[in-house]
Amino acid sequence: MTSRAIALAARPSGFPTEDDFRLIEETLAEPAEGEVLVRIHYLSVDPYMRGRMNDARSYADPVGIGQVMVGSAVGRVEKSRFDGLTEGDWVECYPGWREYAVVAGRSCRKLDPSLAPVSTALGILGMPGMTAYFGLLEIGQPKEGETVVVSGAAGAVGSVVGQIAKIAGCRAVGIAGSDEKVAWIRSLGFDAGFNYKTETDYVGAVRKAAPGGVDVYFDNVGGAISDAVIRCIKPFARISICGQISQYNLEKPEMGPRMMPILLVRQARAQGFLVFQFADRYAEGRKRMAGWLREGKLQYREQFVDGLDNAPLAFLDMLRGGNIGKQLVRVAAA
Ligand code: NAP
Ligand code: FER
Repeated sequence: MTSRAIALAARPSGFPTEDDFRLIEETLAEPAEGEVLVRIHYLSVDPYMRGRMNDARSYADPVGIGQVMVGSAVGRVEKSRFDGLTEGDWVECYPGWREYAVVAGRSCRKLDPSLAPVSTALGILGMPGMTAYFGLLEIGQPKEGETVVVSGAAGAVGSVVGQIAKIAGCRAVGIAGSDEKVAWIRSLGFDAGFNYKTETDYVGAVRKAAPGGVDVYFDNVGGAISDAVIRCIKPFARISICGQISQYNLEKPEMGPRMMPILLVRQARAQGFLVFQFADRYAEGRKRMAGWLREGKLQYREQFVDGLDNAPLAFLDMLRGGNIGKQLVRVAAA
């Protein structure tokens, strides 16, 4: 059989465009022993994919020109030659931007569609949710009564960070790119927030939203927003460095104020992390998050773009801030 897929056509310089992607048609082999054929229903578009478009070494190799874009997805098994999966099973897997894929059965995580909508395996109960959970609780170490500030607050990770901060008994402050986003995070229970696109005095805005100072800063964006938040940290603050999306599309890294003197005198700790470090604890994280969802303590929002051919647009729109909550591509009707 054949399947459509989206390949990387060119390495972007600066902000990527639709021309950096190409729709291709592939011929799929029959699944071999241990493999399954999956029909993709939902594809995730994530900020880390921007890094994979560069020719730079990191924890994973870059996507080659002409190769299919990487990414996780949720789909249904159509043919199985793997003992643990049968036709009709819902799975989360890592097939790339495709309509159909043949993948190793053991690389799939079987989903229970009666527990939560299957798309949540790419959002609140998937990699972004685990990032919020472990990045806040393990790296940020929030204590009851403390103030947590999160940037990228209306996104897949950030919107969950603020809600977990509330569950942990903290004051939650969010920074996001529109008034609509700020209104949404306030409706989730965030105590305060501001729109960085209309605010000119970031330090003043952080001081107003976090009058006693910042105990935990969960950084999704870097750049000038982080410079301002870090000026407001309290003694023994923790900075959880999750992402630096304001820098991903720059051709030259931005110079900023030197932060070390602030970390020194405030005796603060800044720690980067990759969520994969917690892979052996995802089941534990997912269980607690699913419990909070059932109890109504956690809410989530997903935004869908239809059709594989629109995956590049969905990705670019997310990088530009067009998403509220988790951005997904609906590849097949459920
Ligand atoms: P997301 O927040 O749902 O979407 C990205 C958001 O970034 C956009 O909606 C936009 O919102 C914001 N943004 C874009 N350009 C910006 C800029 N110049 N300045 C400030 N904000 C900007 O994406 P996500 O999946 O939840 O990821 C959030 C962050 O976490 C990213 O930095 C990502 O790389 C990181 N992450 C890290 C790990 C890890 O293991 N360390 C895992 C997952 C994600 P606005 O409208 O607010 O600008
Ligand atoms: C992300 C940003 C960066 C992310 C992973 C990375 C899983 C890792 C980058 C690297 O190792 O170079 O959002 O999410």
